[in-house]
Amino acid sequence: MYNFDEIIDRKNSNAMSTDGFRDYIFHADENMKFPYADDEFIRMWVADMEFAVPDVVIEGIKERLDRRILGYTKVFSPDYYEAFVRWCRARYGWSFPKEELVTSNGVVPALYDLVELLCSPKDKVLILTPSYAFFKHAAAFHGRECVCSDLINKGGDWTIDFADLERKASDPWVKLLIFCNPHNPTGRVWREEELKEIARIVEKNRLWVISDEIHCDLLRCDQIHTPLGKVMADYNQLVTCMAPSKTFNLAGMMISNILIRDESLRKLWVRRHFNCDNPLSIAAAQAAYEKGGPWLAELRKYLDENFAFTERYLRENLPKARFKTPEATYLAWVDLGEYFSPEENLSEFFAWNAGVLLEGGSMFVQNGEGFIRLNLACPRSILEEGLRRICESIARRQAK
Ligand code: LCS
Repeated sequence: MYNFDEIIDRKNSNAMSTDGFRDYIFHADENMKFPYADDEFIRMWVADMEFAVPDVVIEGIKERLDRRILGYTKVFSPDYYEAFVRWCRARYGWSFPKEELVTSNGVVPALYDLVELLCSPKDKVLILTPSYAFFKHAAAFHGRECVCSDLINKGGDWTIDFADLERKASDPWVKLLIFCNPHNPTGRVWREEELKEIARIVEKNRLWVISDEIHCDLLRCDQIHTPLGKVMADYNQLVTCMAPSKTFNLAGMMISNILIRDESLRKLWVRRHFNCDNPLSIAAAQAAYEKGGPWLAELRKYLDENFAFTERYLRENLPKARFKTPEATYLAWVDLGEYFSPEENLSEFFAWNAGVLLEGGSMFVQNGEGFIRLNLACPRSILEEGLRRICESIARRQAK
């Protein structure tokens, strides 16, 4: 029904994926040169997709454009809430009252603002590592110390070190847990028992918790997402972040849903966020939640097949790589510790030697050394070429 094999040209569209990698991955400017031209790279880094957004979303945007006036806009109509809460009820068996919903130009900007609102300068922020680096950046930007609890890796299965987390959570200066559910980069879908244990530790220490659930719709077909808010139904110091951006490839539309239970925090938020919403983004997000389900079902099947393909390919061509299909996300977290030493910069190695742009494990705060993260949300032909280049570059290095 949908053609996820189609290769779509992103050149000259100001895409982060094609034009932003020097800055984001290498902290360099346009003078940085590689043995590959920019359009020769296989791009498996930033977490957006090489797939067209659903037609129903494009139509939703077009219908809004046909109204021809794009003046100051904010989500006033209950239709947006209705579309999103119906999505949550159907998929996670969970809902929330309308007044808890505020919008943000992205989850990352929300994290930055919430850290500042929730933590005084001496307070600390707790995260699980490896971690999406912006969790740490959000704390560091405001001078808040970040406390890391390393996940445990047992043969490619990632679990929370609850004893360590509980010890760190009991530091009286730790005020906030930023929790990634499901987890980027390991792709873990936290089980209800694990969420209950998180809830127990958070409640015992009266922490604030931000549950970043931006990846929660991108699960393998046999997985179910449990919002932390479902497990912590009565806990007021919880903020949940969800968005259509990852799910429907709408990151550039910059609209995300922030659910704030605590009334005084919400008031502070609303006072700070006097800005408006983008009318095209509202139209896109609403159309996605109302009509995007069938597309998402197809996408998930395609992603499952990309993961199965990757598992097979690595098993056959890179036998010492340790990789298991993750439960969520379109991101493969591959352990190359048998091929590289922990201090090697893997983003650099694969950009130079394979012409593949990927994120090396050192980009994930800590506890990611020796890993690479590959974005598999691309047509299978591109995935195959990326994997071929990765495996061949390692074979060449071993032959030296
Ligand atoms: N939270 C998590 C856990 C993410 O993985 C990302 C995007 C965001 C928030 C960004 O939210 P936004 O501000 O766009 O609403 N993750 C990316 C990644 O891992 N690489 O590129 C983007």
